[in-house]
Amino acid sequence: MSAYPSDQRRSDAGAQSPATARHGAGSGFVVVANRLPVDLQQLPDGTTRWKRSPGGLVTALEPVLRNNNGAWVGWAGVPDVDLDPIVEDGLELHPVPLTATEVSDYYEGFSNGTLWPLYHDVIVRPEYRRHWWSAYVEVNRRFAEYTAKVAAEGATVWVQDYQLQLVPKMLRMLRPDVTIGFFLHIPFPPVELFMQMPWRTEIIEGLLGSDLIGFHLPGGAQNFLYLAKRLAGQPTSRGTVGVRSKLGVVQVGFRTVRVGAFPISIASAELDEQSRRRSVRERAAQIRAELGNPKHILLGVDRLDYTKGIDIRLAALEELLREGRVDPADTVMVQLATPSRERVQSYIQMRGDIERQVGRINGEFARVGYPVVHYLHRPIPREELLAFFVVADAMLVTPLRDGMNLVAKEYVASHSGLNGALVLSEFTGAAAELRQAYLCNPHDLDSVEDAIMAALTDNPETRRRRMRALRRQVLAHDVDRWARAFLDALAQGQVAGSALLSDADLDPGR
Ligand code: GDG
Repeated sequence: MSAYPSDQRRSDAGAQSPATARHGAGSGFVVVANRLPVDLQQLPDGTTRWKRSPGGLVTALEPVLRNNNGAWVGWAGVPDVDLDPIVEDGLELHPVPLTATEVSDYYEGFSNGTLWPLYHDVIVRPEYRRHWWSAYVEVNRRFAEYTAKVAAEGATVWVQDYQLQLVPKMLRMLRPDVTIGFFLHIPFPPVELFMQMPWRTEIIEGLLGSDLIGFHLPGGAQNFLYLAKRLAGQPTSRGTVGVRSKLGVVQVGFRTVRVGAFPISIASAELDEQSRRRSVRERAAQIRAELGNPKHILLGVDRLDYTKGIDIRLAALEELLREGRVDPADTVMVQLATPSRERVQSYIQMRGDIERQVGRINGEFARVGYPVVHYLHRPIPREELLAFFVVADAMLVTPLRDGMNLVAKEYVASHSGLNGALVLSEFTGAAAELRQAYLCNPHDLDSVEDAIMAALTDNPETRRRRMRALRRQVLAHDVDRWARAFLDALAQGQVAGSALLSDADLDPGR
């Protein structure tokens, strides 16, 4: 983690022209994401500093960024400040300014009050508000304009995620010379749900500005292909564009847009190595002792989000305790819940519900000094998180819907001793790869309870065999491989190998 002094902050409040951000001939490779890989932090004394927020994406893309005079375009996380580009370790970071109203309408509103619930099977009802949409269009245009100024002639641009689905088309209009990839980190919904969206055609057309569109799973790609054919070919006020889609390819007039599945992963080898470190092992042993040396430690690690099914695993635990299948004297659950989207109403409501559940379980089953559920609502340092992974006898990953779920893979990567068990919802992208997990249906409480019981009580050899198989998958398919697969497909103008959708994937009868 590195911090940058506040003197790198632009002090005047004048409008930042994207033109001033252009360095020399521009960058050959540009990542565009809602957030930069650094956050601007405002300190209590009024000064600011940059703090790295290292994620899998930046780690995976760092070599590509460096080798190609790379740049990253994104928001710095604080509204109403205009910042100059900064250079961090040779990587250019271009902050896109957002006003407080835009954060509320584009980010909390359209991105997280409309798109997020719609794309996660409407677990919460999406709200369709015109002024949220207007802000989304406006902010997407700004991202496209900044990117257009930053990218070198013929550059490759990789746009990330649901907040920026209009950028590919907008950027193509500004810069027809660049190659554009887009990757969606969350599920892409089935047609019946997507058709609710008042601006459905605009979103499909926005994405079709790309040369390659990547999803985690073939199912998402299939949904997109179907919708592209159905929506983008329709007559619009600007005339009709001929759209045909088959076998991972959409033909838009004379342009070819490729569509494929690229399941994301983690820096598996790095995590494997870190989790073997003595400091992590010692901290893990210390955590077990602090928890009262229980026989079973169950762990949940999530952003506090209604898609993650935290309430479901708590309900399963509560019932197991009530039925006497789990003994509160020898079992502890730790739920690490990172604060997330705290101003969005549905998140406020869900937090209250979960905290009441935790209180009820402890009220009924805890002894003084020995809670059954330990609930932490704050971000946990990476090294500490790793110690929790290592100490957990079973990891509970029970989302109602999740694009991939990296936590499941991180848990597997940190169990070189083969001594853990992964309970995994069938509704995560990860379940497509991690078939040897204790899979469950989060809509069926019996299924979740049975998976938890099997994970805790299966004989050690079965648990080891399952963990060995999971580790083989996770260690062989890391985030580098994901990034390479996507960028190779983008460069070659084709979707290769495992990313290709088969006829079966596209058969609507399946
Ligand atoms: C989206 C999609 C897809 C969590 N709490 C702490 C912490 N974390 C880290 C985890 C993991 C990451 O955050 C969360 O990633 P997930 O994949 O589990 O979930 P989303 O945030 O919803 O991510 C998801 C992903 O994009 C990538 O495409 O898999 O489906 O929803 O790395 O370890 N890290 C630290 N402290 C915490 O308290 N340090």
